[in-house]
This record gives sequence, C-alpha cells and structure tokens, in this order.
Amino acid sequence: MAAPTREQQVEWYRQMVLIREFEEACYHLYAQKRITGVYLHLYSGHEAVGVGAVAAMERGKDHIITAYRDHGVGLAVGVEAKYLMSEMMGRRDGVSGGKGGSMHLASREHNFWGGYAIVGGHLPLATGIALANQYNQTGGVVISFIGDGATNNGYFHESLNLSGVWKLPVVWIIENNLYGMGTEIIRSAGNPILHKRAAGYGVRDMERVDGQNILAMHAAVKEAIEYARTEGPVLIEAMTYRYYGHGVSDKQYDTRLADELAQWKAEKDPIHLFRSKLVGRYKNIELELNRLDDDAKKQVAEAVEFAEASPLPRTMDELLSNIYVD
Ligand SMILES: Cc1ncc(C[n+]2csc(CCOP(=O)(O)OP(=O)(O)O)c2C)c(N)n1
Ligand SMILES: [Mg+2]
Repeated sequence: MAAPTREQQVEWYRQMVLIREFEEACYHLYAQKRITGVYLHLYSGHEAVGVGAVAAMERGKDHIITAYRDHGVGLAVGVEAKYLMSEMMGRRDGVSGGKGGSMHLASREHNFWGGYAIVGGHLPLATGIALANQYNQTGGVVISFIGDGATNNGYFHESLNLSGVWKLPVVWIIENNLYGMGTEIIRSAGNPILHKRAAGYGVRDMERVDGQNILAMHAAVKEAIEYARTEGPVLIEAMTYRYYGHGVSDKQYDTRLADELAQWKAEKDPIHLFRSKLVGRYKNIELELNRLDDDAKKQVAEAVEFAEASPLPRTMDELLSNIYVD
C-alpha cells in the first residue's frame, strides 16, 4: 500500500480538528439549551477512528453506518458543518430536515446511512446494505461501527453470523472506548478481547488496532476494505476513549475515572499525537496546521450562526413528510 501523501495527511488533520471543535461547541450549546434533546453523545477522543476509517473508503462506492455517536463520521464523509449543526438544533436545513437530531444524522448523497439510537439496531441494516451491494455486484463495501457495549447485544451476533454465512462485503469496526454507559467492558463481557468473536462466525479477525493513531487506523481499514471487497467480512477492534462520559449530561467521573481521562488526554490524544508526527516529519508544516485550527473555529462559529437562522420545521406538510415510504 502506498504511504499517504503529505496532502492527504493535512486533510485528515483538518477533519480531526473540525470534529473536535464541532463537538466542543455542541457541548456548550447543549449546556445553554440551544441544542436540546435527552442525550448528546460526543466523538471527542475518537477522531482518529472515524477519520482513519473514512479515509480508507472509495468515495461514491463504499458505504458507512454507525450508532448515535455519529457527528464525527458525518463531518469526515464531508457533510458541511452548517447542515449538521442545523440538525443538532432541529432546524429545517438540517441533514434530516430537523426531525432527527444528534442521533439521526444521515446523508444519502455521501452513502452515510446514519445515526441510530437503538444499541446494535443498525447492524442488521449494515448487513442488508452489504447484501444489496453483493447482489447488485456494485463492488461496494460497508463500514459499520459497533460500540463495545453493543457486542453483547443479539443484533451483533446475528449480523456477524449472516455476514460470515453469505461472505458479505462488510468491515465491522468495534470502537472499544472501554465503557458502555457507566459499565466497564470487563464487567459486561465474558471475554473482553472483543475481536476474538470474529472466529465464531467465519469473519476474518484483524485483531486490535490503536484507535488513537490515525495512520494505523487508516492502514488497517484500507487492508480490511480490500479484503472485504473480494473475500468477505472482517472485524477490527479499535481501542479508543471517550472524553465526555457516555453523554454530556453524564457526570460520572469519580476520582479514578478523572485520573484515567486525564492520562488518556495527556498521553494518547489522537490530534496531539498526529500533530507532533506531522511537525517532526514535514518542515514548515506548523503554520499550515495552525491555520486549520483557526479555520475549524471559524467554520463552526459560522455553522452555529447558520443553524440559528434556519427555521424550525413547523408546517403541516413537514409534520407529515418522511414518516412512511411512499
Ligand atoms: C437496545 C438498547 N438497549 C439499551 C439502550 C440504552 N443505551 C444507550 S447507549 C448504551 C451503551 C452502549 O455502549 P457502547 O456500545 O459501548 O457505545 P458507546 O456509547 O460507548 O459509544 C445503552 C445501554 C439502547 N439505546 N438500546
Ligand atoms: Mg463503549
């Protein structure tokens, strides 16, 4: 596999800082009740997983689906921040017409199929999308993210099994952030080495990948997609960490967890690690990266302004549209 170019890596850095900035803004907007809803699940800490995986996709051909921690994937596939922010705020210009909110982002144009709130509920959908691609011989592969907690749900086992039986073109990526809500994975999984579950279903086991290292993520997912395109399903376990607890209103961090969080931020932050790699490798790149940091701030501020000016979907037509398929 050819090494990623400087230009590609700068683009990945741009996406990662945009996601971080977007999520920080969402955190504050939620506290101010400018974003509402029962939950808000942020992607801060996971950026290298989403950006690395999306970077390995063939655009227009491959597909991607995830659960409710979905803002980062939306930005990585290229949905404009202003349409995502409008969806956060339930506005007409939102990607789902303002009727989905944070957990139901999707963009058909980007082959990004959501955004689902039911734990594991999107895994049978991923299986179906992969089956459609196999049946129609499109050559397309589906990337499906899976929370570590979701691997104990029946959907996970049924979906992996069918993908193995039919040799479907799907890359299953467990985003193992060590917790499902407040429960540590070692307290909920009989065998917490989650990638080993691949063996039970005839899925290729690509083991653990450092989800804080974007270059490792990209390389692993690239290899997985190439395999899935011709041979069948693959499972990767990406090790990562969430920065805001399960959701932003989850103030679970006792002293032990606060120490753990501080350690991940200090030693394994995916953006800091990538930035220092880039600065070490390429002369004079720092100014370019600083500019991207500033651009991300500007873009998110403009997205908030755009969203707040967008109307709420309140007409009778909007109330009744997109409820059933015609
Ligand atoms: C079927 C179902 N059961 C329970 C819930 C409540 N719930 C929401 S998120 C969650 C934890 C999932 O954790 P994980 O899969 O590790 O994803 P993470 O939030 O860490 O990204 C639970 C139990 C739900 N939404 N759906
Ligand atoms: Mg988890």
